[in-house]
Amino acid sequence: YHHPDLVDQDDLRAEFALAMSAMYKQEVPLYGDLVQIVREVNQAVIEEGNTANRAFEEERLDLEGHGAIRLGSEQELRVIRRVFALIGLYPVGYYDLSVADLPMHATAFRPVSQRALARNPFRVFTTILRPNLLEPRSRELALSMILRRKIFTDQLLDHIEQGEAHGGFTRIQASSFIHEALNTFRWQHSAACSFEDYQTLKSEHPILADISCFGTAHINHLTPRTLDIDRAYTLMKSRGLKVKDGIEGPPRRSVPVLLRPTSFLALEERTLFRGRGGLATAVFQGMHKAHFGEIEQRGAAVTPKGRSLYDAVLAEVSHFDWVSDFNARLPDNWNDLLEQGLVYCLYRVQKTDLSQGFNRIARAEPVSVQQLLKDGILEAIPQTYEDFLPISAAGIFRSNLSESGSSESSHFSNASSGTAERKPDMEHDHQFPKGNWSFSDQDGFEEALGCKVMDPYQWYANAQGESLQECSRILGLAIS
Ligand code: OOG
Ligand code: NI
Repeated sequence: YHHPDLVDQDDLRAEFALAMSAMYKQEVPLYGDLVQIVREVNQAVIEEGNTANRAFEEERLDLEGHGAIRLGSEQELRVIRRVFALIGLYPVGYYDLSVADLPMHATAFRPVSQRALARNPFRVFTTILRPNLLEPRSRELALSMILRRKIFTDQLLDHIEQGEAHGGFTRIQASSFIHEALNTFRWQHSAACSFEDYQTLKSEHPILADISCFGTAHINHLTPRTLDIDRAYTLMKSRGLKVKDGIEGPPRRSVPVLLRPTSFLALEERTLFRGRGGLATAVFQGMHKAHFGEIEQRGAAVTPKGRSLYDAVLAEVSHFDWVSDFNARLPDNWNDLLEQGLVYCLYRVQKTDLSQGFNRIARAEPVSVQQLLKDGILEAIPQTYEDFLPISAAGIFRSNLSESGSSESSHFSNASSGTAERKPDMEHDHQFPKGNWSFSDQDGFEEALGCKVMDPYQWYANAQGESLQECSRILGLAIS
């Protein structure tokens, strides 16, 4: 139930996502081309009826997407959490990116009810800097810039208070809220610091400069969802987009699992810098890579058992053939995946006529899920993976780095070879000069956020359990 004068939260999120997309198309015209490519591919896949390789929810496809932002401080993260809560996005999962030498950790703000996901699945991968992983010199410089900036307008802060107090927005407030919120994610063509300071931070890590040197938390990519990423990737290349080297995540399979993203590389953008000492008058023109374009293909959510198989293959990938080894360990058909408890599903009642398979007297006794599936009374539909992968995220991060573009030219001459056989690339060009550097700090992240993040496994398991309860209710049957 919501107040009749207030805009429905799912509608508000849909409106927000559309407004963000329109803004991003203006900022990055190539993103418009990307959306077009994905639309063409999806259309073709649907027309060809290639169901084996197809995602499960056709109806939400055009709305699909995620964005990503990078924040500097706890204060920023806490306000962002409140902004996102107003459009029905809540923190799910913890991602330690230090495993890939990035001084950051993250969560995904996303819808958490089946209904909300079906209405509009837009989500935002949100990273925050971990200053304690930085060199003292650049840490001080980065923090001095981050702590004095204001990425939220006063009007937005007012809207947040109002929205929280009234449990939502009226029509007029909603438009104004979205407008003000977009200012936080907008790209500003001028940096909030001198070119020297920018260079200092960039020399520790380009991502550090991207996070610290600007007055907004600019959205760095918006990602449409494709039904066939290999095809979309090939089309990106043939249309001349400078793509990243390969597709992240698991290899191509007949039944996709988890998440497979790829991207076109960040563009050099003219950026104004202040004079030495931050003087706004003395302006210097330089270049910065702020935006790139990602696409993703989503498959089924795997259980911890399925995930540990995935992680094990990732860890051993240098000794094995990526595709065949992966698909040998993680069966490439739904039945085996479901039977072996490797993916999460939702149960649906397929027919309510219980006369077949067992008789009415038996209905007093609990019936097993397996029996009901066998009798065709229930069906199990794999759950879509709604989250992210840390190693893939790290690979996507590198779309912002100039050096990651160095190998893409070979793909132009080799477009048909497919991309799935590459191993995940853990090497990159910006090593932090730390010894025992990488560690996960979920407690620290949650303290900064001001609340716990939801456990994704728990979330999928709950959804599966709830769907079974619903079936039990519809059938008037105890299910064991
Ligand atoms: C976030 C990269 C993570 C994904 O799709 O894995 C991400 C970033 O570059 O800020 O969006
Ligand atoms: Ni992304």
